[in-house]
Amino acid sequence: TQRQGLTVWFTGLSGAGKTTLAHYVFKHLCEAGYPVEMLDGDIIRQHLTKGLGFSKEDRDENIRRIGFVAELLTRHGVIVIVSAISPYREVREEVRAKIGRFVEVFVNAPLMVCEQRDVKGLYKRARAGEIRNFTGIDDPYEPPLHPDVECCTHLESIDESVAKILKFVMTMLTS
Ligand code: GGZ
Repeated sequence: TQRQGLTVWFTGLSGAGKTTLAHYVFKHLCEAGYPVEMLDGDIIRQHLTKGLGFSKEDRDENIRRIGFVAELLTRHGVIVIVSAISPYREVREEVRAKIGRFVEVFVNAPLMVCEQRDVKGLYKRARAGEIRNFTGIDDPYEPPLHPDVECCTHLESIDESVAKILKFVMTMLTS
């Protein structure tokens, strides 16, 4: 019988630390010998969902397409690591229901912290009105009500967050 796949879905604001944590989890699982794929919103938007913008309709379409690929891979035994803001609860729930074997990781840092980090200078541009519909500034983010794992990246170290995620993931993989 084939090993069971799993999707680990990171949701949270821009700059909350989704991609960073996703990379560490990816690396760990790779080194442990699991088949792993990474679907990062920022990169997916240059390929699979090129041309989509940031309206609610386009974001939901982006998430549905990522979810579609994640489901295919999960069904064939891959551990899929998804990192996307995925601001809308309803479509996250839809994707979770379709995939079934799904771990929702809420990367939770306050907007103020994300804005202070402002790694790419996007918050500054959003505040200046140069970018519209920026999540947290003039676009909504609906936090998960019951995430499987929550990482408060302003309070805990990367190692702590990664350990928490891996503990949950390993339990699902070995049970
Ligand atoms: C939010 C935006 C926006 C707007 C560009 N709102 O932190 P980043 O820069 O590197 O990653 C963000 C990425 C968001 O793409 P996602 O596919 O994750 O979004 S969603 O799940 O909502 O579909 C950010 C950048 O693109 N970016 N404009 N208006 N983030």
